[in-house]
Amino acid sequence: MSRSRFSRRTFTSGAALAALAPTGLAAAAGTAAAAPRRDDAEGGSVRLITLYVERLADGRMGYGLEPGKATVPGPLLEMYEGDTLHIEVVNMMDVAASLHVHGVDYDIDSDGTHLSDSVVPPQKTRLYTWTSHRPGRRRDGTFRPGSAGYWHYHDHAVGTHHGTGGIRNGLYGGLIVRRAGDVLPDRTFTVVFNDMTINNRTGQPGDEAPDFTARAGDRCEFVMITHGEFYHTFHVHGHRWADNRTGLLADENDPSRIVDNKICGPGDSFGFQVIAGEGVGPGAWMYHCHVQSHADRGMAGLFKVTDKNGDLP
Ligand SMILES: [Cu+2]
Repeated sequence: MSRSRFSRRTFTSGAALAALAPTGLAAAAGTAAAAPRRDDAEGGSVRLITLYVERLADGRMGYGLEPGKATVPGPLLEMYEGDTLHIEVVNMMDVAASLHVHGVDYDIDSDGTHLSDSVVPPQKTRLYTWTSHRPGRRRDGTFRPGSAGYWHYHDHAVGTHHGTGGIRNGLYGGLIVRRAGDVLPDRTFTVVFNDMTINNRTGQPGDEAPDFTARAGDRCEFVMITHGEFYHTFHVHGHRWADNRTGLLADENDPSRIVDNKICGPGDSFGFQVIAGEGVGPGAWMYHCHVQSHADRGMAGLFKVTDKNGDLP
C-alpha cells in the first residue's frame, strides 16, 4: 500500500518532507478510495500535522506544533472515527525519539519503537500515520468497537527502548477520538499524573501544579493520563462523572456508575465532561491524587470556576 510506502521513510530535512508529503497524501487518499484498507475507513478526513520534539530550557522535553513552542503535555490531538492523521515528527534533539500512540490503528512502520525500527534519529524527520474506524460488524457477525475514546501518545525511544527517559521528561500528550454526534466541550484540560508530578510539575513552591479555569456553566472536558512508576487516584471536588467512554450518561437507564474518584495506573487514560460549578457554584475546587502521601507531596491543583463576571469567590 502506498500509505506504508511513504510512512516508512525517514527524511533528512523538513524541506525534503514538504516536497514529498503532499504527493504521499494524495496517493494515500486515492488508495483509500480505490481499494479501502478497511471497509469502515471510507469518508474520513485525512490531515497532515507536524510535531517538533525538543529539549526545553529547564531540561524537560516536549512535543510542539511549531519549532520552539514545545509544551508539557504536548498538544492535544483530536480525530473523529474514520479519520486518518499523518504526523511528521521533526526530532530537534541530539538523541533518537519517537511517537507511539494508544487506541487508534497504525502499521508497524508507525509503531514508534527501536524494535520495529520506527524511531526518529537525531535531527531527522519521520512520518507516522494513525487511522481510526467506526464501530461495526465483522464478517463473522461479531461486534467490533470503534476507535472513539480518550487516548494518548508518547515517546517510546528516549533513555531506554521503552522511552522511559522521554516519558519521564515530558514527551507525552492526549489524543481524543470522537464519535460523530458526541457532545463537544467548551474547553478541554489535560492532566497527566507522571511519577509524583502533575504535567511534570512537582507542586512545590515555584513549580506549582497546573490550575484550570472555567466560568460556571461551561462544559469542561478533562483528559486524564497516567505515566511513571506509581498508581494514583484522580479526584475532583464538587463534580462527578459517569465511568464510561464519554463520562456522560446517555439517559436515566444508562447503567454506568457515577464517580468522582478513579484509580489510574501507568499507561492508563480516561476522560469525561462536567458542567463547571453545576449545583455547587463558583469556587476554587481542588483536583488531586487521592493517595494521601502523593497529595501531600504536591499532586494537587485547582479547578477554578469563576462567576459570570470572571471573578473567583
Ligand atoms: Cu498519586
